Amino acid sequence: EQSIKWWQKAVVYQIYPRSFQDSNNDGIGDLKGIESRLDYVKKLGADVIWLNPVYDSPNEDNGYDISDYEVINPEFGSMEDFESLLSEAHARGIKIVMDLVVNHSSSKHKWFIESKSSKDNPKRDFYIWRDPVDGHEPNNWGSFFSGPAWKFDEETGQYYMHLFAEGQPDLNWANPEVRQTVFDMMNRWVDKGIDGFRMDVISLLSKPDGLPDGPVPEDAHYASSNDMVANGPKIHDYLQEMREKVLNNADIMTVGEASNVDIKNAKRYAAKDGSELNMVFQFEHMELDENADPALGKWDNTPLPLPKLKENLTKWQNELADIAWNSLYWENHDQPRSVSRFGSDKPEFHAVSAKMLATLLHFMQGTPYIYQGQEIGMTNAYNLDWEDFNDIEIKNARRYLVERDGLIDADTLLDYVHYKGRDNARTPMQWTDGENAGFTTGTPWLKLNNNFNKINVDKALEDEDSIFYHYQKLIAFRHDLDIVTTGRYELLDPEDEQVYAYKRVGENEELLVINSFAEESIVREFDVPEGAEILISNYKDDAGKTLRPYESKVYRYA
Ligand code: TEU
Ligand code: CA
Repeated sequence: EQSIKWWQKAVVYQIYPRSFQDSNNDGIGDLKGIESRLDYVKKLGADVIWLNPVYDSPNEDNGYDISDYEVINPEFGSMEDFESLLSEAHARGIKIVMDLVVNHSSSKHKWFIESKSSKDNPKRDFYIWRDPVDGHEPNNWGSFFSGPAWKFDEETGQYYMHLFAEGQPDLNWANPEVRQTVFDMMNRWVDKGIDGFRMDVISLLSKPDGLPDGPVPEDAHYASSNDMVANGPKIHDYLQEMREKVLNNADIMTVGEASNVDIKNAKRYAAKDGSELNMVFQFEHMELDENADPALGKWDNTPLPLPKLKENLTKWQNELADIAWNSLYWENHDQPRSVSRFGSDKPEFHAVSAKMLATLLHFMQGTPYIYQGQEIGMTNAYNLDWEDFNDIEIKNARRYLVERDGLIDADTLLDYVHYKGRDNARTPMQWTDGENAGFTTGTPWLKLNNNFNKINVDKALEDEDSIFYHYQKLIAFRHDLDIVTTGRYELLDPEDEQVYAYKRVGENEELLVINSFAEESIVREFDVPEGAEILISNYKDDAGKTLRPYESKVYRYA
């Protein structure tokens, strides 16, 4: 008998504080707002809340540019508000996992202000400074947000590295003082009683020796810093050191956001022996609908090829089984809405396809993450236009790919943004069909999706067939049925272009999980033993071999 860890049975609910609930009507979601909605999260049944960054920040990248790791952003409230939220969550049996953003800080952090002040400042080596090479950047790496990964500082005559925005200088993890300073800060949060860390771009901490140039794709200006940096030479040493100095101090949960992680490295990051982290977010299934044109990166609207999705998720299921642990997600604050991307947001298919995606994910092996609003089927925000966007990734794409490089025109990019842009996920939570969907009575910081009169929490809670209650059931199954945690995963019919079916095989029973991605009825034959019960479905009855549009059903049998 393998022993099951609490975070293996847990379901995580991700909250993007800026967009969840505003309590003082300044248009910005806040901690008091989250506290007022804890009973909602409890009702859903989630065990853990992952909070996107709530620390002090100039918000160049919405809190992922931290100017003080131990102060709450005043827009969100105070440290007292945080402590109150934590204890109210704990009183309900809900844990709180904090975002840890330590690949970079904000350029407004006092460490960087000191570092930048002169070449011999004791904090100079906290960041990555290099001399110009032939009057240019030290190497040819590009930023994740378009443009170069280096910014020149006139006063000291050197460049600093920023893999993300200019306001997000990379910390120098090769410096042991940086590591110790970060570990001390983490320990103070652990002492406060938080329940874990979601570690931002953790796979990027260790930069390759000599920071060499990389290959530049045709038509592009820069090499992919993701390819050059991810899973660097010292990354496992750093994480093992973090394990010893911080993570072993409490029973906390850790998930590394691991951009560009491959199976080989994931097996180490998320190894069962607990030497590094509990699990990682891998990105491969988020990149299957990506452009063939590397110069455009993620910007595209190619539909998802289902057999590729199956192949990919199956690889992660099977290769990590017994060795490491998966996290399972369709959405987060960096991704568009899954019902729009992988299902259908047409009114006739909206609810069935959202439920199908939910079932498909929740019966796999791993820890599921639900992003706020996913549980009511919030969709992409087609009503946002250029003047409405806030996201630096979207704005920089226009600045560089359209305006500077002329690689595409603005209208085409807008189509891609409506399909893939991060602001699709960041529009305010839709609670009611009233003013600003019940998010605020002030002016919301980001425009609402204009479908909140149809898609909102009030409506979901009134309808016993809603997507919300479907998620509630799925979460309960994860708590009640060990086979969902421990059963062996087995893919069926890998080549089927319309159906994603798999089994979970336990010692005494099996689950057969059938999910149709077709918008019409299709016929498929499965080997369903006599006496099998239907555990959950998104239709009221069982039509046997006929699978209706986006039908999803789970059989359980001995
Ligand atoms: O995201 C890292 C990351 O890989 C993203 O930049 C991703 O490539 C992009 O969002 C896909 O559109 C993390 C955070 O989740 C993100 O919000 C931050 O902007 C980023 O790190 C920098 O901290
Ligand atoms: Ca507020």
